[in-house]
Amino acid sequence: MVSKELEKALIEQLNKEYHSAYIYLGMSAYCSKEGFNGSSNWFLIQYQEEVAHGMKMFKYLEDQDVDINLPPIQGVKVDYNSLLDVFKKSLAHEQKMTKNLNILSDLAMKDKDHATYNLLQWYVTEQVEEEATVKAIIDHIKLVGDNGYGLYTIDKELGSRTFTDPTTK
Ligand code: OFO
Repeated sequence: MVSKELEKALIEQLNKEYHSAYIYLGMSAYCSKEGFNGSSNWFLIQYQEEVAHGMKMFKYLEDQDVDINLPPIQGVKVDYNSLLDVFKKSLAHEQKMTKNLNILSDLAMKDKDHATYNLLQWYVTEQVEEEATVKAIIDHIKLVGDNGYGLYTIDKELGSRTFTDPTTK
């Protein structure tokens, strides 16, 4: 059984997953507007991944018989300065999510709630992969600087990303 304190924190996390999805939808819109169609695709896949993360949490809360309430999802500003800026903001967001998940893991550990702790470790591991992927993209963008052909090549590569449900691995 999940403690009331942890229940509340998990519902907040569920909300944050959908908020993340919303952030990535906005990033996709920004990239599309700027003509970075490959990056727009990349962020759309990221959006889908966040929805899958939310669904995994939702299913867990249902399995644990938690009374689920769904607070509103905070709006997002679609306001970025460049391709580098949008990926840097994505990384900063993921780092914030990792912090949240670590706090949640501490809470589950304090409660000796092994099932929830296990679930959260899946998210923590997922964060490592997400941060590393975005860091690599940032490095590539920095490498080419303002070189149009370089940016075009990176964008093209990002366009090849396809969706695989992360919760099935
Ligand atoms: Fe849900 O992992 Fe990113 O935010």
